[in-house]
Amino acid sequence: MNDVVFLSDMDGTLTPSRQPMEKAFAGAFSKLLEGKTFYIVTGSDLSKIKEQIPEFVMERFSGVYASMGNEFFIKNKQIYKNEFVPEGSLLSKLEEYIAQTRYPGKLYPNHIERRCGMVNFCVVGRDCPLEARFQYQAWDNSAGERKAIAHELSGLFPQYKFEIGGAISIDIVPHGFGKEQTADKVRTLHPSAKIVFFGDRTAPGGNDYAVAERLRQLGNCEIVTVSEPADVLRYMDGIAH
Ligand code: M1P
Repeated sequence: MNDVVFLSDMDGTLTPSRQPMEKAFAGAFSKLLEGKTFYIVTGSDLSKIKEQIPEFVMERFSGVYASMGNEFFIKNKQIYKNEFVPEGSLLSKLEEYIAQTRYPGKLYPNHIERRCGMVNFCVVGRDCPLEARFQYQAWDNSAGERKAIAHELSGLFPQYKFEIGGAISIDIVPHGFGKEQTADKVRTLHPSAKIVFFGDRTAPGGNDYAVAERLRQLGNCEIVTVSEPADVLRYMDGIAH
């Protein structure tokens, strides 16, 4: 299997969204990772990834592309990082959205989270409890607040990509510095390997689409769209036999 390498999204693909990896999955997955070259890519930073993925699984990964691939870790060691300093006018605009939201529920702290090479913007606040996360998500699905904000910001700041990657927030990166950058990175590390990519949102409009598209352009890849983490196990178990 040395000529196959894996790249996988995290939320919705290896774990439930922003939730810890299920125990039974972690045990089976860790066994299947043995001897494989397996990378993950996510918008989350390393501390959030560690809240979701147990250490005994983390240590089996060949590398972790955190913050949309703007920082890369091998066995907890940071290999590279990209810097992004958002201009004041963008930050003021984000503050306006928080002040003017029509969301009727309570707001929590941590609306503008600066990560390596990116900013995550969250009207309800990243420190919200799970119940408030579900409440905002349901409201946003009908009110379309995030879509409207992302649309307006794309017009005002065309140099950045505003992506609705998760359930309650918007990821902001300079163009070219989204998750799709990891397709090139993995291809450079493994020029002749087949790259198998697991993602739950690989269709146009989904936050795994750009990675899938870039991999297709680079060639010698397989895009595996999953609807739950168990699909990853089924695929890996299938090729192991
Ligand atoms: O990995 C998907 C997304 O997960 C979180 O999004 P949310 O809190 O909105 O569900 C964030 O870490 C986000 O950056 C990431 O893209």
